[in-house]
Order: sequence, then structure tokens, then C-alpha cells
Amino acid sequence: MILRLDRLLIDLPKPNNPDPNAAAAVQELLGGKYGELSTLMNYTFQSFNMRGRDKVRPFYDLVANIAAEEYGHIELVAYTINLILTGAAKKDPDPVAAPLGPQKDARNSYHWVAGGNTALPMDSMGNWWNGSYVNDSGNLKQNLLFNFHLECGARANKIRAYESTTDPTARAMIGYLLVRGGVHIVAYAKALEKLTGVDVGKLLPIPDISNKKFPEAKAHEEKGLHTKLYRFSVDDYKQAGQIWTGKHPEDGQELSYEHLPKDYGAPPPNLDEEPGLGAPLDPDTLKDLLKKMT
Ligand code: MN3
Repeated sequence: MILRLDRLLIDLPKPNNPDPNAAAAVQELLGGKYGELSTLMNYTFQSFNMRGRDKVRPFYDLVANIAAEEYGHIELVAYTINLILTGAAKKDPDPVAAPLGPQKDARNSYHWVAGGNTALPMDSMGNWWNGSYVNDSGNLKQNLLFNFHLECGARANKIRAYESTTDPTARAMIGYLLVRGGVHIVAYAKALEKLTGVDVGKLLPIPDISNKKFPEAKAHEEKGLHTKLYRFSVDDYKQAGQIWTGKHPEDGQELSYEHLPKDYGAPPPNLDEEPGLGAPLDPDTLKDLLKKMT
């Protein structure tokens, strides 16, 4: 089971301007085939379903533990989308004033038609995320190979999303996730190496662009974030540390298996209301409620 904290892995900067089309692009990193929902659900199902796990406990601990971290990643991408969409509609509860007019030409109309100008489980083209993106073959070797491929694909999508926008919120999120996704690529490579003896590390990194080229990722690597695998649990999943050993393949720094990120990240952003969308309530109901509750 998951123990939930009302925290975000990093503090996200507030964007300078709303940018609905950047938010549409960032959706790929949430609900695309290689998005965070896919990594979350792949590792979640693979861990639920792993047979004979006592015989391969370090591998079970690794997959289950990374699954828990991915929950924090979907949160981070979702909040990025929410922040970038904040202010895209006019702050006007009067429907005659067409408060949603500024968004009618934005690429993703689901953001305001289906939601409160907020994240949705879909990709950058508006296709809903679906369970066929989950690959649990039942075979550990095949799953680890798939996970390695999935993390490499996720990395390529993040780099392209970064290259498509200068939005500081999107870039801060992508910089952090490039580093954490990089940890997961190395972790699955090490798992395959331990299982088969093959030097998977020779394939790294894909695509061949170092995290150090991205200022928002470089800042985290300077603090050693790329060398730490976190244990997202009170007292379980300890044996993943048997896989996360040795040195980082890129810069030779010593790897460490640590209990949760320092200071548990940051509080999630408190998002502004959207009166034109009745979010969280229409302004009159909200006023009445506040009166009753104070
Ligand atoms: Mn991730």
C-alpha cells in the first residue's frame, strides 16, 4: 500500500505567463505512451504480479520501490500543467463575457471543456492514456529490458518537450525528471547486468545528450541527485540497495541507496480559483460555504 504525503518532490517556480499550448505538449510526459503514468503503472503491475519473489527479492524491491517514486512524478507533471494553465481563462464568472474565449484556439480544449484548466490522463495529442501501455510479461528479464527501454523513451520525450518550450515551470520539472529518470535507466541497466552479466551500460545514455547540458538538471546533479536511489517506504524494499551499487557510469561518483528525499520536497502549489470554470465552485456557492465554515 502507498503512504501518501501532501508534498511535491521539488518546489516548482510559478510561470510568468499562462501557455496552454506548452501545457498541451507537457501532457505527453504525463499520459503519453512513454509518460509518467506508463512508468507508474508498468512498475506497479510488475511488482503486484511478480511470482517467486523470494528468490529474486532485490529485483522485486527495485521495481516496487521505483513504482512508488513514479507516483511522485505524475504529481509533479500534473502540477506543472496546472500551473502553466493558471490564468489562461479570464478571471470572470460572467458567461456573457466569454471568459474561456482566449482558449478557444488552444490545441487541447479538454483542459477547459472537461476539467478546471487542469491536467488530464492523456498525451499531447489528446489521446487518453490506456492500459495497453503496460507490459508485464511475467518474465523478469523481459520486464527489466522493457523498463530500460521505457525509461530511455521517456528521456527522449522529456528532452523534446524541453526543446519546445522556455517556460520556467516546465523546464524546472523536466530538469529534475531527467535526473531521476536517468537514475532509473542506470538502475534497470544494473539490474540486467546483475541478472545476465551483459554490460547494458554501454548503451547509455539514450539519446546521447548529457543531463549536464540542461542547466535545470545540472543544478541537481551538482548536489549528487543522480547518484541516489531513494527508498520510498517506512521500512520495506531494503534489498534494492544490492542492485544500486558501484559507481555512476557517467562521472564515476559513488552510488548510494537512501531513505526518502531530503526534507520530503515542498508543499504542493495552492492553485488559484478559476471563476469562469466554476472551479472549485461557482463564486456564490463558494462565498456561502466560506461563511458557513468560518
Ligand atoms: Mn519517472
